[in-house]
Amino acid sequence: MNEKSETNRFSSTLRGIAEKIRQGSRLDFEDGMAMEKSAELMQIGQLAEQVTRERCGGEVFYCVNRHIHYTNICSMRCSFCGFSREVSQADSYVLTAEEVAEQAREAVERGATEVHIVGGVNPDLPFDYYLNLLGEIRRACPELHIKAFTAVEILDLAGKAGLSIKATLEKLLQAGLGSLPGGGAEILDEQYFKRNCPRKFSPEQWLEVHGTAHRLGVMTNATMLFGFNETAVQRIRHLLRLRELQDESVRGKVGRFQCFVPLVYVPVKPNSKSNGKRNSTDEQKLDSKFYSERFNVVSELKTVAISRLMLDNFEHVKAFWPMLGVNLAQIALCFGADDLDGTVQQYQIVEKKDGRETDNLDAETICRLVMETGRVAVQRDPLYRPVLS
Ligand code: V47
Ligand code: SF4
Repeated sequence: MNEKSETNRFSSTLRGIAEKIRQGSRLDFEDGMAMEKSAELMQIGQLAEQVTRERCGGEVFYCVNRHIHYTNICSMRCSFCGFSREVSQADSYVLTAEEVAEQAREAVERGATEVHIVGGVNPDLPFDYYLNLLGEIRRACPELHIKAFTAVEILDLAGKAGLSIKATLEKLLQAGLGSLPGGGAEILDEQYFKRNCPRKFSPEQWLEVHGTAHRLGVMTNATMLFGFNETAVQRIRHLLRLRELQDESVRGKVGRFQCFVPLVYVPVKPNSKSNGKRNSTDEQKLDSKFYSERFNVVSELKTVAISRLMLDNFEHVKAFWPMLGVNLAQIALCFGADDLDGTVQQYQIVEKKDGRETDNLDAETICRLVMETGRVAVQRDPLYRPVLS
């Protein structure tokens, strides 16, 4: 097919965007909004997939890992969260450093190269708990990469330790921290935070943690929680804020964002909320119902594709199957995603939606899912280097 008939497949709006991409020009806010408003799902998906093919060939990455949630006690009460509990609730818990290290050891026995450790913002846990946690894992599994603590936890720890963000990260790195996951970004918009997670630190502070980590040479990820009370404008601005920080970090030539992780909102069952004492107003409940009904397979895939196209300085886009569901994650690989996270094991942040029958995929199943899309699965280490087996 020649170049002309290629671009004729698109409407006039998308034709301009396709042309920019072909020339390697950067998409702007208007381009992002044009795609948000467009009903041309397949065409946007094709553009994203083309970009991914150029970057990664037909390779799709995964790692053998384990997610560990050391506590579900959290004082933040974000209105979209079904994971957190208050200390008085019967199912609240805190794992000891030894228990976490034991889970890490089991993961290594199954071939894991990475543990992904996050938890609630638990006011009763002192800074030493976290240092000890890292130390125990280090002792038990010296080779294991520890990706741990969202920016929200880092900010909480800086407060507890009475240290700057930089000094806090340095202490954690000394104790064994390897990289930071991308959680807690939600939608990086001040109004959004005020409405949906008012106790959380600000979007600026989230960016500051990641910028500081990058300057220290630490790799991090970035997430976007979509489908919960946000607007299309806020989603595109979120992507642009991340892109701007990534520009700076890439210029600094040490740490940077490795991967973008779009997380679709998974509705929370009313009885899984912490004592029903959340800050969600009736208005928010109505909104979340509205959005969880409106956000469907089409908008989920479109969001993955738009993210891939807007974040031209991010190397990878992750289809996180425990939240997207296995089937949709597989299709997302044809809409710009090139990473499936990993084997995961026991994911607790969200409850399983219909069809999400598992929280553990073995490497063989991941390889089959990838192969069915005509791509090649590559087992990677936490820094995206191929693991030779
Ligand atoms: O920060 C909370 C989100 C995040 C819900 O870095 C929800 O590789 C959907 O950050 N529905 C934690 N999402 C998970 C996370 C993550 C996951 C996978 C990979 C990586 C990575 C990071 O989960 C929270 C919040 O944004 N979240 N509640 C919910 N009901
Ligand atoms: Fe706490 Fe994170 Fe849940 Fe917010 S999303 S309530 S910070 S565990």
